[in-house]
Amino acid sequence: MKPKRCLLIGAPVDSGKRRQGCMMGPDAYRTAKLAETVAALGHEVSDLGNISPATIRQVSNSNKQVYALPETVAWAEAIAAAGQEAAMHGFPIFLGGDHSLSLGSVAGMAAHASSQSRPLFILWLDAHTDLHTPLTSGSGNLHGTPLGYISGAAGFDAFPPMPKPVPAHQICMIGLRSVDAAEKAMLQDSEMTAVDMRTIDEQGIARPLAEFLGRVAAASGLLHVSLDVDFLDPSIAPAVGTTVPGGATFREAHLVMEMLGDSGLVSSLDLVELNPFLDDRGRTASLMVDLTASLLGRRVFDRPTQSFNARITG
Ligand code: NNH
Ligand code: MN
Ligand code: MN
Ligand code: MN
Repeated sequence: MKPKRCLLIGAPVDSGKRRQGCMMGPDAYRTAKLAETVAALGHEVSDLGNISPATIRQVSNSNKQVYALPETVAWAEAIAAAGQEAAMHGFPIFLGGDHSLSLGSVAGMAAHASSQSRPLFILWLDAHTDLHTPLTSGSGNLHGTPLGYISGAAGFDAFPPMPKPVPAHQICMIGLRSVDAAEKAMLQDSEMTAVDMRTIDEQGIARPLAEFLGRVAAASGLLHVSLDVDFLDPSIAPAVGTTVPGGATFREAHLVMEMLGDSGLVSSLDLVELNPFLDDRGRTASLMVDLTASLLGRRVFDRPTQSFNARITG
């Protein structure tokens, strides 16, 4: 793998849901030696430290159920700005923080992609679709809304307008097993690719991923990967507030990251929803670090990459 310049951006945003703890995420990744692990693979790594939210302002809020809207908007602004800047210089890795982080990271990557005249593709690795808006969310938790925002849904007036909403056919979700009724309705007539765990059981995880990667490659797209800890089965990744049984196995998760690495298409990464308060001697943090290593080139044996992906798509 060609050495990258990896830029670690700590974003301890914890306002996207009521249960606290994701604020400790960036330091858990540091403790689990993320920077050292990535550097040992031959990449250049700079830890940019933790960013702070922008100034918190009063914002319009039509749904009083929504939790911590002003704080989350302030985080999104700061994360988008830091991300767009970092993308000019290297490969941003956002250390969350809960998944409301992506309201900022993806906005930043969208602005970057548009400055490069490249289409932005999104791979969402999650048990959930995160397609809500502040108007549809039943929980009021904004960590359940980033894909709504990214895809240009209405109801995000409090947030900076998405520079360019990501077209539905450029979005792929893998690992789904908890989808709310309003989200199912939104998916109904949508061109988003939504891969649930049953599809993975029946077809394997490589096939739908290779199909999506083929489309990213054909469009010369940039690819932002958003990895929610709850994509993983709770038996291997307990440190998340919203565990859902039946998630990706250890090998399914590593295979996804290995294929992503081999594809050479990934341009930015979110590591989100880690709640170190719920971890078991750091094993979830360490697994997330190892998955990042697989994405960045750690292999048992090297393979001719083209033939590997081609064999899957057949
Ligand atoms: N869909 C639910 C909600 O809006 C759960 C979202 N929780 C997540 N998403 N962890 O990844 O509250
Ligand atoms: Mn600069
Ligand atoms: Mn999520
Ligand atoms: Mn989730």
